[in-house]
Amino acid sequence: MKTKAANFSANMHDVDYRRRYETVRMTSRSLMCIDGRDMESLDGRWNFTVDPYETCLRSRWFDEVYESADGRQLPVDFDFDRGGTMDVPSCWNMARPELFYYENMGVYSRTFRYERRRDDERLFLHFEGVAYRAYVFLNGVQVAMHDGASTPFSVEITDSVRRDNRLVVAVDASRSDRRVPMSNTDWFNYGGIYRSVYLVRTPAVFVRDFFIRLVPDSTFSHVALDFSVDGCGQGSAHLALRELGLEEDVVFSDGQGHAVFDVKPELWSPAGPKLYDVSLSVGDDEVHDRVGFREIRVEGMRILLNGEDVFLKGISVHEDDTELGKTTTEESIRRTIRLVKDDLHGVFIRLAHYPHSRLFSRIADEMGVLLWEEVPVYWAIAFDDDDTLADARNQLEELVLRDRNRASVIVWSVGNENPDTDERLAFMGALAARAREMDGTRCISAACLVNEVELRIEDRLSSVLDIIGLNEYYGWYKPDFSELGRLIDNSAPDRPVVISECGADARYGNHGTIYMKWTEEAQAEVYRRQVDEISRTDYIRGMTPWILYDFRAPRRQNIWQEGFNRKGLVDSDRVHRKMAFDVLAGFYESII
Ligand code: GCB
Repeated sequence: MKTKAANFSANMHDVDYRRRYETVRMTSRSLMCIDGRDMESLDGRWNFTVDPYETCLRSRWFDEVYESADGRQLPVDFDFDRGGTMDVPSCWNMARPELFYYENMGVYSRTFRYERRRDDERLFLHFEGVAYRAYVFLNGVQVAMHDGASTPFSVEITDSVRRDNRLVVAVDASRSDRRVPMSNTDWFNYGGIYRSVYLVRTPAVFVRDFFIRLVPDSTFSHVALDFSVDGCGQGSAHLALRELGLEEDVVFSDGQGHAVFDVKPELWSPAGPKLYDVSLSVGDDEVHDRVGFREIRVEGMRILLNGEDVFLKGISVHEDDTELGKTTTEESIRRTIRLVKDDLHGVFIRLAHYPHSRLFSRIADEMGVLLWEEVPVYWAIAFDDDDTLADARNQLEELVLRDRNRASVIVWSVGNENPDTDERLAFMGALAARAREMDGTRCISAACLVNEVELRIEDRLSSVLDIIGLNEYYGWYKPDFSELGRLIDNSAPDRPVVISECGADARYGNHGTIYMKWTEEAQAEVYRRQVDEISRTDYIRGMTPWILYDFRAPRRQNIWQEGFNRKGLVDSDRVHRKMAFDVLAGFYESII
């Protein structure tokens, strides 16, 4: 047995220090549904310090011990009330030039005052997005840890909150091969508390979660409700959907309730994004939402929206802004949706490659655009690692619970461009099954690769998907464009295909011939040829070319790229359109 040296100091010699902080892991079982709740924002200016050696964890900064037992001042290495600050939400990379490539730990702190409003009040801290790992401490006690940069988590702090509180959040943005995504991606690894933080108040008994949707039986006349109640096993909840004349009590037991109602809502669609006010109450708690009802399903080789054949005229989008990074605003989401609907004549957006802001799907519901949402199971994840699978599954669950009342979301994508190995099939097959189990009202997809040897659409994962997403770069990575025609003719998929990516790079303002890579002309030519091939192929039922805006990608460093992927139809300034924009817009306008 090993003995510790007499001069052992955990702070300096404990290589296993992280493990102690991994036991309070928050998962999809924490409070995901915050729409229509009583909330206060904790956004604003927080105290911030870089902590590349993770001294906050090793030396327990959060204990805030400033004096020895006999009252003498101790030297401490942190300063929670003075020093640097950082906006929450924001990506620290955007705040100061020296933080641009910073990918380690950053320690945030702030104080807040809490006044209880009712005796039985419960209080939760809710984070909408912290990249990538968050360790949360309240008044010196660790209350949470969470993995996953793009999904929310909550932690109940009813028992640890005081009137005056100190909140410390240590954020680890490092990349690793066991994470989701892993260390190699074609986008920028922004770090920090980059989405909003809230305090959420509930009574002792509250609606933890509810899922309301049209039953996909093609009669458009049944609405199903599932909900769970926290704090009470048996009782009844009250559903109000007044515009449809629905006011019903629904019993629940073991905290779970389910009911189906005969009602015929006006259907939600991009052309008519009708939303209804829905509220569900139990005891003193009431949650509200604005919900659309629509049906999406696959029949044979067709994708049917409300029973009608639809070609998914789409475009892919990253959550990347030259000034804000991954932090986004309502205004910018609205501008993107307007650009897609009004100018590109599209109806569909692929939110690649990770869950985008919660606001996106809420605004999409209201403005009327269809969405593909995805988890960052990107390229070569550690498919043989159980912890990686648990992380990916949890991110998927958090996304589904956050967004399953959103009519705009029609596809859950379980990943992008992964090698067709046995381990990947088991890993992503499990994710597809989980998505289907949680939500049988949407299509499951993934962006797959082609069999390049046989030049055929072939991926073993297809058997568990409703729609085969296909990434192909004929005219760019594959310079022989004629291969696309052969690939299409060689393939006989048994379900609809959506071209989830195609495209080419061009630097805005760089002109030349169609044979000169990086020019707008060459990019436009790739779009012309893609559109010709795709439009002659019956089994291709939509496309989301890569991509609407140029975006940051550190692996792209030639003189045209300068740290950006330039496959955008629009420059990274989100203003200047390249020639290919009009090619795609013309194609979409020609399709009814
Ligand atoms: C892909 C990836 C996407 C890349 C894109 C590219 O296939 O899915 O993340 O950014 O290609 O530009 O190479």
